[in-house]
Amino acid sequence: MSLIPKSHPRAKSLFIREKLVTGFDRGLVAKEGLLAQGRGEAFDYLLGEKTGKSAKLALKAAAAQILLARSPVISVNGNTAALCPKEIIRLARLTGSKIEVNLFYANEKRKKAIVSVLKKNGAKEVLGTKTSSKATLSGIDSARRIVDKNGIFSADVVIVPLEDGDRTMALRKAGKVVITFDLNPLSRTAQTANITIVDNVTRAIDLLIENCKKLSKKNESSLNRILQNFDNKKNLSDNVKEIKNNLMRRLKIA
Ligand code: PTJ
Repeated sequence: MSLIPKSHPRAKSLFIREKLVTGFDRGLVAKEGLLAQGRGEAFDYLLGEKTGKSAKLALKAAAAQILLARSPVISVNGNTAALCPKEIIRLARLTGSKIEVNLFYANEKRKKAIVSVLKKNGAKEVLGTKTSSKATLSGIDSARRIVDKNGIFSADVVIVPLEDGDRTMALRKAGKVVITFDLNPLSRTAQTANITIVDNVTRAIDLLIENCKKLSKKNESSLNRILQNFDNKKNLSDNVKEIKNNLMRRLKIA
């Protein structure tokens, strides 16, 4: 039973923390994943722990991009498996995306635990574990370079929530469109991705699903128009402005 009272002023944030800790105890999350959550929390606090205007724009563009994709893949790491396994599967089903486990702190036992959680939550197929279909992404030295040739390797759009920074450029160089969820608008991944959703993945993934549902009724040219009107660099700078305005409001300066 949780020790966190629902009435606690920081209950939501503490519940998310608890999910990560439970994920760690179940062998899904790397120790470093707990630290990554801490970094994310700090940025979320600065953002006001809500989905801002610029994140909403990025979510719409991301949905349009996923719906236009020929072969989209959702890359899952320990943190996302612990935070939102059901939502990953819902998003994959709705958009025909494949799911691939790809870890920075590669560990076969943890990979198996993540696959098992995803399958328990309804995933039919999870790529990233078969030696027979291994392929190597060039321009990257970490274990993330090992991907599935039928998944990330041949994808046109790759969704990489909570990325550690060394893979996005390699994916882009390989000609892929990269969508990320990252609470830090200044991170290398945030700055390098095609579409950066600066929001907590626990809030934003449901919104991405909703956007995909809504936009699935639109034709290709409307979806293309949404993408053409989206500028990731401008969106990131609007994001930083939102953080600044939030801080000024909190300090009652503005
Ligand atoms: O499971 P593995 O082995 O693949 O490892 C996963 C982690 C997350 C440990 C690894 O990729 C890593 O070290 O990531 P970083 O470099 O700490 O970067 C994670 C980014 O995600 C940071 O910019 C955080 O601000 C951001 N972040 C953390 N929690 C969230 C988040 N963004 C959105 N939602 C969150 N809940």
